[in-house]
Amino acid sequence: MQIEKYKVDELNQQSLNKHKNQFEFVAADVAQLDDVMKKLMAFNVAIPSWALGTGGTRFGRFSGAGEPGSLEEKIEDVGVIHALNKSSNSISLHIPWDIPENAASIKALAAQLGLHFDAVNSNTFQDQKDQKLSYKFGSLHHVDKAVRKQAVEHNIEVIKYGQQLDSKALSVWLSDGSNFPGQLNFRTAFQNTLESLQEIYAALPDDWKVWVEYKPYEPNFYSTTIGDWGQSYLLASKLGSKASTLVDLGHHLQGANIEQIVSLLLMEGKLAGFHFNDSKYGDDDLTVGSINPYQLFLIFNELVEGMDARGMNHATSIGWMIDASHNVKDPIEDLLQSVQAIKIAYAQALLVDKAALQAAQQHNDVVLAQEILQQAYRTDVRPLVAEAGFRNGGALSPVDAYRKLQVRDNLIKERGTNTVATGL
Ligand SMILES: [Mn+2]
Repeated sequence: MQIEKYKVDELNQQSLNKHKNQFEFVAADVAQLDDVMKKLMAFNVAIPSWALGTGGTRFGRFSGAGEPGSLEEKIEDVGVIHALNKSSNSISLHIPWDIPENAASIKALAAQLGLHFDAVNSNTFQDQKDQKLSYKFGSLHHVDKAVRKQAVEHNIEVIKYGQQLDSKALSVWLSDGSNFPGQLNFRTAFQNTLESLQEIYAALPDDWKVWVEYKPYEPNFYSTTIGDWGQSYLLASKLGSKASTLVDLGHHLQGANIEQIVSLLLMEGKLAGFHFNDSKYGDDDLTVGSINPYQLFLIFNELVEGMDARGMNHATSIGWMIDASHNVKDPIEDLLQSVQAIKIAYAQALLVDKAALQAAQQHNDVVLAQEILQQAYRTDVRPLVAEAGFRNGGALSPVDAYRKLQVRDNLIKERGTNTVATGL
C-alpha cells in the first residue's frame, strides 16, 4: 500500500498548533537554527531488506501478519516508512535473500516511492539450497581454496546485482571463526581472508567501496576472524582506499568505548558507515535508542565533530543504516522508532557548543566539559526532529500517523495474516 500525502497532512493539522509552540520554545535557544534544520532535513537512514519481517531467535520465530512476501512488498514497506518520516530514502538488499529478478522494474518501483538502493550485502554465513560447497567451517578464510573461491564468486555476483540497481558499495560480514581453541591457525585464517577480499576488491567498479564489518563472537564462540575494529582496519588498510571499516553498534564486547573507535576511524578516513541497533548484553539487535540513548548521543557527538574536522557532508559521506531484528514489535513501527532515535541523537550532537567544549578540554575543566555535553543531551530536541520531517512533507509523529492511518490493518487485508517475510 502507499500512504496518501493528504492523509498525513490532515493528521499534521490536528497537532500543528501544539507542535509550533513546542518548536518555537526549543528553537529560541538553538544557535544557527537554519543550519541545524537543514542538516536534520538532509539526514537519511537506509532500511535493510531483512528487517521488514518479524525476526526470530534460535528458539523460535513468531511471525506477524501482513508481512512482505516479496522484494516488491519490502520496497513498498520502506516506501511507507519514508512517506511518514521522510528520512528513509534507501533500502539495502541482502543477496541471495532478495535477488532483483527484474532490476529495471525494481528500480522503477523504488524511484516511484522516492527510494534508491544503498549498499548490497553478501551472505556466506549460511548454505543456500543446491550450494556445491559448505560454509560450515567458514567462507573467505576457509582452509580449502575451492570454498574460498566459491565465496569470492558469490561476492562478485552480489556486486553485479548491485550495479544493476545503482548501489555503490558492497557490505561484507563474515561469520568465519572458530568454536574451539586449536581449531584454526589465526594467521592462516587472516591471510586467507585478506587474499579472498583482495580478489573481491579487484572486481569492484571504480566508483564502488567495500565495507568490512567486524563482530567479536557469534555464531562462533572462540574466535571470529574479523573480530574487532583493529582486524577490520588492518584488512581495509591492506586492501586500499576503496575499503573501510563498518561499525555495527551491537558488535562489541560489553563496555567497549564505541565513540572512541568511531573517532579514530574517522580521523584515518576509514569509517565506512554504521549499522544502528541497541543492546543490553550482546548483539541484541534491539530498537535504536531503546537501551542506551546516551551512548548513541556520545557516538554522534564524535561523528559530528570528526566529520566537521574533515569537511565531510554529514548526510552523504558515511553509510547510515539500521541493522536490527524485531521479535515482538511490528517491524515498521520498530524501524520508525529507530530512525527517530537516530535523528534525536544527531540533533543533540548538532547542539553541542563545540568551541566551549574545546576550551574546556584545553583547560582540563572536566566539570564544564560534562556540563556542555549534557546541556545538549538533556535538551528535548524532538520538536526539531518533528519540524524537519514536517518541512520535508512527512508526519509530525510518524508512529502515531502509522497507527492512525491503520497501515498494518491495510497490509493484512492486502497480504493476509499467515505471512512470513522472505529472508530471515
Ligand atoms: Mn550488521
